[in-house]
Amino acid sequence: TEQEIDVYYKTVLDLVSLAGKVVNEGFSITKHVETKSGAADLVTEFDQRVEEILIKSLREKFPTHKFIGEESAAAGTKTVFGDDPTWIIDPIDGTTNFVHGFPFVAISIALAIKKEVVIGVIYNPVLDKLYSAVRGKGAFRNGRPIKCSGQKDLALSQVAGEYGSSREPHIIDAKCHNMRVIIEKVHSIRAVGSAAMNLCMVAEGSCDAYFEYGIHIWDYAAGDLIAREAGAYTSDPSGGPLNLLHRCILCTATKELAQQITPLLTHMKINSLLFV
Ligand code: LIP
Repeated sequence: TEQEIDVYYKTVLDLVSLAGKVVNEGFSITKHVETKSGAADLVTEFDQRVEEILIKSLREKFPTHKFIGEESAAAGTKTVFGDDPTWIIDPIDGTTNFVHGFPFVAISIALAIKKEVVIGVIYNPVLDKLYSAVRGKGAFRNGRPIKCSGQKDLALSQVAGEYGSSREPHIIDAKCHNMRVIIEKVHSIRAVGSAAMNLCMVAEGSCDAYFEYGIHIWDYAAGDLIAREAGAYTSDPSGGPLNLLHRCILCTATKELAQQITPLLTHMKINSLLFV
């Protein structure tokens, strides 16, 4: 019910500011860095600590809810995306930025009910920017409403895209090719290293579009809702409806922009880690 969603929303807003303090503590000190799927897929003790705090506190409050967390998945927890209320958590989106002291890091938390995201919260504690949305109620930055740019012309657009953490040559080739075909047609490309922040930038209008392949549900579940609530359009980069398990997204200020970007891209299909 709406009242329940309100309770969940208030709880997660309190919790994320607490978690932000832990991220900020770690931001400017030397961290212990380990690798996960490859040499450029990083994790620190702070990612794990923040995820533990978030899951523990939410589980205490809502014992029947389920969880999908980036670091729990990395540690081998079987992650199932089902109909039960499920919190989808990336404790630090932009871990590589976190390791290097580059300020685009964010805590990303979504709540899905019956596989539909109803709450999205993304907090960048370094820049103290809190983006949030509840389904049907608009998107906000630090409590004030935000709107996407409404841009329809690719030639006038600033586009965000990422190279990601895969170092497989054929993946790198496809991603560089995509950057090559887009740059020719736009004002600029930006790659700040966080899917969650990229989606918030389309939501607030500082970028007109964002696309990426290879990300996971925890990178884009919250940002997808925030962007759509700010008036943006999200889809599969190949043109179909967005799927949170397909590991890719195209988010644009308008449908017209998506229609100009989709035919330019080389589409990649990447296996899901998750069980539906
Ligand atoms: C990151 C994404 C980013 C992508 C990186 C990485 P993480 O998430 O947000 O868009 O390019 O490779 O997946 O691992 O920092 O949570």
